[in-house]
Amino acid sequence: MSARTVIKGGTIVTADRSYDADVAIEGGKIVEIGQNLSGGKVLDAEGCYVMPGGIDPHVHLEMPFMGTHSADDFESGTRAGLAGGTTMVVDFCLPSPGQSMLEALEAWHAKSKRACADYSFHMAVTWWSEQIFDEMQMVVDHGINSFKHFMAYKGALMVEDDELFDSFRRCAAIGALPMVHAENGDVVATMQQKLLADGITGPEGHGMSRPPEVEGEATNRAIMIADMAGVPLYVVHTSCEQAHEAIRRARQKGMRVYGEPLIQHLVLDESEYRNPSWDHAAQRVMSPPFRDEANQQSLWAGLQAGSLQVVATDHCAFSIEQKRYGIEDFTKIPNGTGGLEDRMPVLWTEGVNTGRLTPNEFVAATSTNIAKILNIYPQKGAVLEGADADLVVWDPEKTKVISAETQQSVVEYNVFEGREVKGLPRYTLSRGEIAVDNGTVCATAGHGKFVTRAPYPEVNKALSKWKEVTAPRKVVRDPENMPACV
Ligand code: DUC
Ligand code: ZN
Ligand code: ZN
Ligand code: ZN
Repeated sequence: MSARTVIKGGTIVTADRSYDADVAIEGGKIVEIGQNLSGGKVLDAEGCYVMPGGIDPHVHLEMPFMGTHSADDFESGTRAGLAGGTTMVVDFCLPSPGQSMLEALEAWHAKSKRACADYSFHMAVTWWSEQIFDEMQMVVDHGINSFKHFMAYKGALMVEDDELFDSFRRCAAIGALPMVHAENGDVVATMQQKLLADGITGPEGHGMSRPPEVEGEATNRAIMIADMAGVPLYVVHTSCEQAHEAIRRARQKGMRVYGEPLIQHLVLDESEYRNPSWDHAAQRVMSPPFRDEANQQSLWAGLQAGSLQVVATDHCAFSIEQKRYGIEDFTKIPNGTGGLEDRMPVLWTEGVNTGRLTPNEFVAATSTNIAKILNIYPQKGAVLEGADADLVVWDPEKTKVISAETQQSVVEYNVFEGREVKGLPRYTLSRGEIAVDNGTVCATAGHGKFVTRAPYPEVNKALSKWKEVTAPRKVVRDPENMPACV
């Protein structure tokens, strides 16, 4: 008989409602929700909210990128997540151009063995060929139903529009969801060269080379291509009004287009890149870059109105030494910041405590919406009998000052350093196992399991009249003329 745990005296907060009840857990699942439950180990939730554990659908752990690897691996990354109430992460499996998806997948499975929390992968389409066309079906059969496309990082991960169109149509045919990193990579590359030629080599050049227009243009383009392919679309790290506006307009037409702001873009702004300390500014270099206040307001409004659905982190942490690869040239600063541990406490502090979001909207944005979008609800993202006991007992009165000194991430700094948060986990449970107990992380390396995600039973088609008449091509470019490896 597996041990029973009862979470007692809390208020259950889901995406739909809040009510007082106890939660009983056995065998890693929620087995009972009701009044005065007893038996087994008791966790006191008096004064706390009992919520679905967070799901961060956008992380890069130990990711090969820009000549190095992101510093947090699946162990430190998932520990960081659990410390902040996040019980599942979705990483991106990135075949280098020319590499087999299945081979890359094997490498990602090997890297993730020491994960402390459950995880899944999105597969990236970084080149196009008959092999990739065929492998996409195998990837879906393997339990991955989402395919990411980079419209930026020219000469490395970027795919061209013809490849995007064929890949999107392939996604439609196999019941998968395409995702895009939407920035116009050709324009970014041109602007980078111009800035460098003008002698702008510091981190301030990063933001200047990637204005909202490059994101707005690419978001619009991806949406139109998805519509022509007759497939829904998920836009990662939506950072500005121009991209948000494109998503709003598509949704208004009835298209299934989803937008994902990051916690960093919601609370940090472009002035960070003008900090007199090179290290400070470089540590905040990520793509898309931080924006101005009007763009931040647009993202908050989108979360309130429902035109943006998910808050993620794009957690991709690099050490100070790695950031310094770009000391003479901002285009060589590895792009990425941390945030996994801070996403939920910062969103609670800046969203719920300020009255911008209700606690239920907080749960929707940090867990339930993405569980539904990724087709893993109600196994994840729910407080329901039969769901995985991935739960956070959230103490709305608990405070701390964010500091690199006390964080789980292995990097030496934190982009939220010095920020006071109010609202933190008292307990985090990963499939019933206590992973965080009053601020102490006691998670077990290797406890995390790969979560399979089934293909979408009926693809929620976009509006396109093209969807029935065009089949994707297996090859679109000369194999002799492939992009260089990452
Ligand atoms: N943006 C980042 O900042 N890092 C990783 C990849 C990305 O698109
Ligand atoms: Zn490597
Ligand atoms: Zn990206
Ligand atoms: Zn990313």
